[in-house]
Amino acid sequence: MKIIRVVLGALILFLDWVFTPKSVKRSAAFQKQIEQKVKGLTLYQYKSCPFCVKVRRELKRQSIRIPLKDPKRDEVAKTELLDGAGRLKVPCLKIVEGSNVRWMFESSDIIEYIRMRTL
Ligand SMILES: N[C@@H](CCC(=O)N[C@@H](CS)C(=O)NCC(=O)O)C(=O)O
Repeated sequence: MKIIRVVLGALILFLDWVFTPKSVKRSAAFQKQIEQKVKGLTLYQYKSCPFCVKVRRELKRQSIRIPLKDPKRDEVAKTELLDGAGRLKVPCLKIVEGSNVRWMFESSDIIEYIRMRTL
């Protein structure tokens, strides 16, 4: 079972690498604005989880760099996710807006949110 997971994970990463999406090109000023808008976002994700790959591809498409944390490899990230979001499920987007913190699950919802944030 583990071997199947490892092979599938490697295949997902390989296909993601072969079909890497193109990043949108923006003017320097607009890119700076977008970077400001996505400050406060952190993505909790696993390297070869297909739903996480889907979200990372959208980040690539939108030319967005946000911190990525892997709760499988990072105990601190695991505790943050469990304590903050209440469950160990990825992808999960942590959204910090001032003193307000939200945790968003579901890859499709996260992608939709990222698209809205980068308009
Ligand atoms: N429908 C979810 C599926 C996410 C999902 O199944 N993630 C797996 C890792 S690939 C997970 O964290 N499972 C643990 C759980 O569901 O508690 C999405 O699109 O984000």
